[in-house]
Amino acid sequence: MRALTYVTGIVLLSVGTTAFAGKVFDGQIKAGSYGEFINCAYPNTVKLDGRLDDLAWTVAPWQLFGAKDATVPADNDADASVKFSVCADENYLYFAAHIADDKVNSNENTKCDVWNDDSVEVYVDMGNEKANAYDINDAQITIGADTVDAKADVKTSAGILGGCVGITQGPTTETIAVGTKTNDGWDSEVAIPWKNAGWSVKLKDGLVIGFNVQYNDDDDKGGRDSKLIWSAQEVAKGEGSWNNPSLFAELRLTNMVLAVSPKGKLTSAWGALKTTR
Ligand SMILES: [Ca+2]
Ligand SMILES: [Ca+2]
Ligand SMILES: [Ca+2]
Ligand SMILES: [Ca+2]
Repeated sequence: MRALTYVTGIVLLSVGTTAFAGKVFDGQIKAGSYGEFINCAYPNTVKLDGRLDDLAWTVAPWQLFGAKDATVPADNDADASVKFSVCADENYLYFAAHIADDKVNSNENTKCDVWNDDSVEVYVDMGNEKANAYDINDAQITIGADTVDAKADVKTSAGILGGCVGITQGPTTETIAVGTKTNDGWDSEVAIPWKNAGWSVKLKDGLVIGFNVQYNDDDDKGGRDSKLIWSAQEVAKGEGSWNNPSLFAELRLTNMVLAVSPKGKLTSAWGALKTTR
């Protein structure tokens, strides 16, 4: 742990006055601009089992927000950081997160209060209106570590998820979420439907939706300890995505099947990504 802290310190020194510690990892498509937008390739499907070993996740672009990309920072990236990716098929927007968290804490605060336990939050503005208040196509979906090893179906997830704000509340979005424990934290794999009571989205190359990701780290029970945020403008202006979609960043859809090369070998992009992970 001491060695890890030392390495993190060196990294922070080396970036000097750079405002954000976040990183992007290009895959078969470019990852986008850190804290501003992420590219999302479709049609690509993953098996929703909390394991991020699907082909799509190995070649998709990823972005990482760290301990200092926050309104309430964590100690270092081993304490809390999130590397996430997205892809989509005609039914779902898929979200994957590899979460580094030195103490995974769950089942103290549940359902609408799960934001006080370890939880990753996904925000969507399906119409990308960027309004100052939630409309029917905006949602906060809070996915607690209590989704680890949960059954991957709508009914189970609806009984676990938080995000009880606005009109289309997180637990009613028909989102499915399942996680797994890892050596340095937990992984989360999530499917958000393109069609539900709040919105109906038809996939189109170049379509942009409002999108944001956050992490609540709780290591010592009670309330959360830190608040990590991907959207760069929200970090700058102060936390508020839970009631203000204009603070979200964006997700851009790109029509591209993420796949192996015609020769049946994984592309060089996958090799490059593998070495950076
Ligand atoms: Ca999977
Ligand atoms: Ca932690
Ligand atoms: Ca909206
Ligand atoms: Ca924690």
